[in-house]
Amino acid sequence: MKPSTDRNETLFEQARRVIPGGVNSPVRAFKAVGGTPRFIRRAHGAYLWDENGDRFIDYIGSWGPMILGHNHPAVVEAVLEAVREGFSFGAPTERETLLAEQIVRLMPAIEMLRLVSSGTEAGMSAIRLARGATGRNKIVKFEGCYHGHADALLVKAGSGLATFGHPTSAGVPPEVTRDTLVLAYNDVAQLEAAFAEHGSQVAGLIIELIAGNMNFVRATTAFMRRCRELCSQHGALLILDEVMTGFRVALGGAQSLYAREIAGFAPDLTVLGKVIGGGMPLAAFGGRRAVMEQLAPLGPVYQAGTLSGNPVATACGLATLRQLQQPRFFETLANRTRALVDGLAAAAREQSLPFSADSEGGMFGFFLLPELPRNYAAVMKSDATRFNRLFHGLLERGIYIAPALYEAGFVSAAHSAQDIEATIAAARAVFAELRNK
Ligand code: KE4
Repeated sequence: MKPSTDRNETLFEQARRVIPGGVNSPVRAFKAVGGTPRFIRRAHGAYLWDENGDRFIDYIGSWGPMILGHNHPAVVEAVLEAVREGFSFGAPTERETLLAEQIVRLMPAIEMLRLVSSGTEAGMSAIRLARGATGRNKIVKFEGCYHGHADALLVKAGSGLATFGHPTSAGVPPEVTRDTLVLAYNDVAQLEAAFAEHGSQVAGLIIELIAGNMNFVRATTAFMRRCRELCSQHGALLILDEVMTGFRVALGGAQSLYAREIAGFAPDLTVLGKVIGGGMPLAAFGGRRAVMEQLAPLGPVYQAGTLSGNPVATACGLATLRQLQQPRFFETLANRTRALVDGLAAAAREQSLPFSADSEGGMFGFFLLPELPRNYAAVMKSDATRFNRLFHGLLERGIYIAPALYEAGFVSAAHSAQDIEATIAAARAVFAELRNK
């Protein structure tokens, strides 16, 4: 076969010989959209450059962490300074306390937290903590929400409401998922029936308030009010997975938005990741002191990690959170993101294409559907073939969106008004092509 002149193809071929699928996380392989993934050589501000030297406006932002844009000078300086003092000690550092104090101050429902290295680790640990703190085993999650790849959370809905979950992955024993109940997102009746039947055995309910793993689906206020009420009524812990929304949709996370609508709304535990590490491996879980103090070395729930609270990662996270607290940071970011989705919707309307979009802070989603979907079944009515053509049409024009229709998009503080305009212009051209095919 003729050797490819495309560095991405050559590198993908080379990678697939030694890394399963050529990637270290499945979504990067472009399997859903087809084609060759772009191997990124460098990034700066709102842009990525691949190994061919092609530039892209980046709406993935490492799947959320890069809210400031790539290589923000203050963050680079903080990381370089930390590196010069050492990479990892396996001993406590002041910086971990400073980062924990920042998060506690910005998210008042978190009285204490534990730093870990990935959102999966944070979610897995929060589930174990909920079970240990309540002495119960059952967990409630929702179809379309993703909380990392811990065994107990790789679950699809059972055959009916009362039946518990079945594994979505090979290698997960059915015994591990039989205590996980998967319900429909935003379905109050199902939620109430499930708690009526199983409430006394539920350790925790875990949910994304804005489900970025269904692209962008908001939990209704009524639904979240009932989640909070039923957890309180039955002694279960409300666990908010804000790995994606934390410090992305608002300075206080999505929970701060719902607390404005629901009197007294607060989770018992929160899971964080992505933005708090600023692009370095760092995540966290935290919540009420009485629950968190069940963790080793104080309490009976074991949890640990060699690189937890890593000094370089915490320096990156601290420098990132410092920038987020600049005056009008989220107002400016939210306006820019809203300008993007409004522009895309207007361009789609010009071509009479079914299109709906939404955004909060620096996170957005859009659907090739006339109405915003409210749950997983509705999201899955999207036209995957048309989405794939949209994805590649934009990529060819230097616009890099998520290579999967169920993934959210992210705007950074580095995206300029010109970047947004260029993106809308590219989308207008692709929508015209879609209409004609
Ligand atoms: P990580 O283990 O990937 O750091 O975090 C898992 C996780 C937990 N909770 C939520 C709400 C998440 O969105 C994630 C990870 N998100 C995916 C994108 N949907 C990361 C991208 C990937 O898997 O490569």
